[in-house]
Amino acid sequence: MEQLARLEDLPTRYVADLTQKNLVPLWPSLRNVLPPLKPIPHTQAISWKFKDIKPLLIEAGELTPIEKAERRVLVLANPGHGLENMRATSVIYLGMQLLLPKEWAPAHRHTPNAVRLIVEGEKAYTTVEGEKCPMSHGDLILTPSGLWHEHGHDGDEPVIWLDVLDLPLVYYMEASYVEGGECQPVTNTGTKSRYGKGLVPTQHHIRAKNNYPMLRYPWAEAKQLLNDLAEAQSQGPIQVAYVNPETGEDCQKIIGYSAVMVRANETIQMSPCSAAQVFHVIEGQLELQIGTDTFNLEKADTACAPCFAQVDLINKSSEPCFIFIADEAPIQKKLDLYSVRERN
Ligand code: GTQ
Repeated sequence: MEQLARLEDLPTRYVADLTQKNLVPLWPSLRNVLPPLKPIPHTQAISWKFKDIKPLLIEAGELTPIEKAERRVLVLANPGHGLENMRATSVIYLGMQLLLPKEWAPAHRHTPNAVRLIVEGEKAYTTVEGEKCPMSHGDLILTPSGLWHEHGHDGDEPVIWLDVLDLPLVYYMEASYVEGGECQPVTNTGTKSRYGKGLVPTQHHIRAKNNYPMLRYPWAEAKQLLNDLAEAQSQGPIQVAYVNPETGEDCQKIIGYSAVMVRANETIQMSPCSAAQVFHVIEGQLELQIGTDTFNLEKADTACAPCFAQVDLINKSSEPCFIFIADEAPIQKKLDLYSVRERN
């Protein structure tokens, strides 16, 4: 593609006149906003080690009481987007949240969608629209747009979880805001796995307000399914998507969630795709190759890959590795922006 004229090729007086009238010439920026063949991502391939995050998060627990933080979170920020913008990718926000025993993060609801993937600790819970969802390692809990949620902790060790939100996109759209509230009444407990057995309490069958029939996806069930699939199929990638059990669609509208099993001594070569991705190790050890970068990840470590990256998931250990993936595919598919390419 031909090189186009630069801003410096124009007379300074002319550029000043344009600026004064709030006008901008397109051609010096045309190749940046419409680069040939693939986007130029700000998202860098990077990783965050849990062993680096945890001591700083525990220290935050000493430095800032929960009442002064509301949500005690260290944000996993991608330097490619500028740390202050708090983005892992252009769509995905990641944070590690700490709740100490007896602490309580008050109810609120906001326009961005969130999920929690529990990293460490027992006996915390998130109450979503009156449904008390226990938090155990590897569980996925949805707090979709507009649903009230609060976090509490009945245990005696710190609990840490990974927050994934579509905040960067919703904020960019100038659609991000929160409503604060008080304690919500718990109306619905013991709903563990309402759909797992194909039976639902009738009072939940027709929901006037939301189409989020399942708010908690226990890790024990996801892991069991991955193991069952691996037993039935000795080769090829083993991946399960977190879906709305009533519609079979992605469980949230903007970000997609899935879990992958990488068998002992297996390499999974992923096809480059237009959606950026986040990887978080639930169990095991993973060598993650993103283009020419290699990241050695252990349990609770997190990484992200930009669009169209060539990604390899390599398990060199003798134990299976289980990974949680968040990606931008649902929103890109809705906007007809999603594509997958052959590997080089
Ligand atoms: O727990 O509700 O990481 O509102 C960022 C914003 C967590 C939460 C975050 C939030 C929350």
